[in-house]
Amino acid sequence: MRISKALVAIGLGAAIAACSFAQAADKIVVGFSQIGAESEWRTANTNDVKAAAAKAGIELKFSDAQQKQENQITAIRSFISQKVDAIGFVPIVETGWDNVLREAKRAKIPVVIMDRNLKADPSLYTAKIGTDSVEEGRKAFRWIDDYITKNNIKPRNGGDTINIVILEGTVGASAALGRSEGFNEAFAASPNKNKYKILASQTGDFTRQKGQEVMESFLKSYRNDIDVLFSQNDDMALGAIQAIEAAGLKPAKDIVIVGADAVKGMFQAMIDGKANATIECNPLQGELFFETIKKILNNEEVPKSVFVEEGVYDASTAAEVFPTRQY
Ligand code: GYE
Repeated sequence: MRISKALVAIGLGAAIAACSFAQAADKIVVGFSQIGAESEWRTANTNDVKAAAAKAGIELKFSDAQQKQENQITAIRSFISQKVDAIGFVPIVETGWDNVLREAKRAKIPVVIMDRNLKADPSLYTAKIGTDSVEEGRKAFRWIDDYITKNNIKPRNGGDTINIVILEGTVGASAALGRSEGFNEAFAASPNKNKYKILASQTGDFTRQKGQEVMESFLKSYRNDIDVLFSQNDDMALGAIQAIEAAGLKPAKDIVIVGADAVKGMFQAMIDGKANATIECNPLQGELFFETIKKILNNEEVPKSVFVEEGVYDASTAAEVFPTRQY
C-alpha cells in the first residue's frame, strides 16, 4: 500500500515534470539580428518584430548590431551555438554572408532574411521577406518627372536642366543600391530624360545627421543650382530640410524634396509644406516573418521571396492620410 502510493506520487511528479518540460520545449526560439536604430523606419521595424514575436508566442532573442556587419555575424554565430529553432536577420550590406550562412546550414537551422536583400547562394537561406527597393527607386524618379512636368517647373538658375541631387543610403546596402538602380533605370527610360541632370550623389548613411551634413556640402557647391532632392530615406530628407532652411532657401518650393519610407516625421514635413513626396517602404514585416518561420518548422512549403506592399504619398493627401499611419 505504502509502496504503491509512493509510486503514484513519483509517477505524477514525473508526469508534471515531463509536461512542463514539453511546454518549454514547444516554445519556438528565434534569434534575430537587427542592424541598429539608424532611422525612424528601423525603430518601427524593430518594434513590429518584437510585438509580432510576442503575439505569435515566440521566444525572441534580439540582438542590435549597432550598424556593424561583424556584430551581426557574431550574433548569428551565437544563435547557432545556442541551438535556436530559426534565425532571422536584416543584412546591413548585400555581401559577405556566405560563411556564416553555411555554418547555420550545417547546424540545420533555417534562416529567414528580413527587409534588405543579400547576395548569396539561395540554398543557404530558406526564405526572404522584404521590400522592393528597385521599384521604390523607379517610383521616386517617376514621381519627380511627373511633378516637374505637370507643374512646368523651370531650372532655378535659368539653365537648360532640372538639377537633381541624391542622398544615398548606407554604402553596399540593398536598400541604397536598389533605389539607385531603379531611379537610374526610370530616368533613362523617361521621354523627358534630357530635361534632367544628376548634379551630385553621395551617401548620408540613412541618418538625419549625415543627411544634413551632406546637404550642407551640396549647398556649398550648388546653392543656386539644385532643383530637386531625392533622399533615399526620409530621415536624411528631414536632416536636409534643416540644411536647406539654414541656407536661406525654401524646402519643397525652391527645392522639390522626395524621400523614401513614408514615416510619420515625413508626413509632418509634408503637412508643414516642407517636403513634397515620399515613396513608401513598409517596415511592418514581423507577422509574415514569424508565420513563415512557423511554416518552415512545420515542414510546409514557403515562397522563397516575398515583397510586402508599398505605396506613394505626396503633400496633396498628407494631412488626410496622416491619422491612418502606423509608423
Ligand atoms: O529605408 C531606411 C532604413 O532597409 C528599407 O533602412 C530599409 C532602409 C530604410 O534605415 O530608413
